[in-house]
Amino acid sequence: MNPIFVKSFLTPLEAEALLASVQCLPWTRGQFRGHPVPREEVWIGPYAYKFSGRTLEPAGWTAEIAAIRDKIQAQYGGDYNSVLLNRYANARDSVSWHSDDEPEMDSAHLIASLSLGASRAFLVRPITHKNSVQTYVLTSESLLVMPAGFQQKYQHCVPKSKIACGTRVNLTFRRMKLAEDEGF
Ligand SMILES: O=C(O)CCC(=O)C(=O)O
Repeated sequence: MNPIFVKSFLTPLEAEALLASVQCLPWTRGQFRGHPVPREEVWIGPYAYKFSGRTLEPAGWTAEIAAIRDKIQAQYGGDYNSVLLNRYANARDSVSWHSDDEPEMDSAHLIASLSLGASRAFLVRPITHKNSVQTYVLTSESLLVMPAGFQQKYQHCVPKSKIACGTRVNLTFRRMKLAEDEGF
């Protein structure tokens, strides 16, 4: 079970325009256990997103982000109803090992992760073999599609970078369960 890596999902011009368009979103740097979270976030989805002991209230879809969602769906399938945006200001921003496996998340759905701006390493490891780490370098304009069920078997992280770098924005498209879904 491997993610699909698409190096040039967007053209540089498309990526530049999308990156400019997301700057006006309501970015927040949350707190976790009394410390600032090492990245800024925006949540777009059908309801508030509760994870890591905090709650992100949903912002509305923008035309630019909805167009990217539609392009991902047209090429790789899926029916995404939410996206978590992460903004890593510099090499010190990061996200630690985790799986996107909150109970509200539809585990039978793909998760598609689009990168804009600075390149960062994205590490993946099986939950049962934590020393077996695979590294993807997520360059601007790239798309990483994690298959259904992947979160139940693997963890991922974006570690702090030892090399200085500029800002990176990541958009992780997901599907959250809705009231009408079985088992919700
Ligand atoms: O920035 C990334 O590529 C990863 C983001 C992430 O781990 C997440 O949204 O769950």
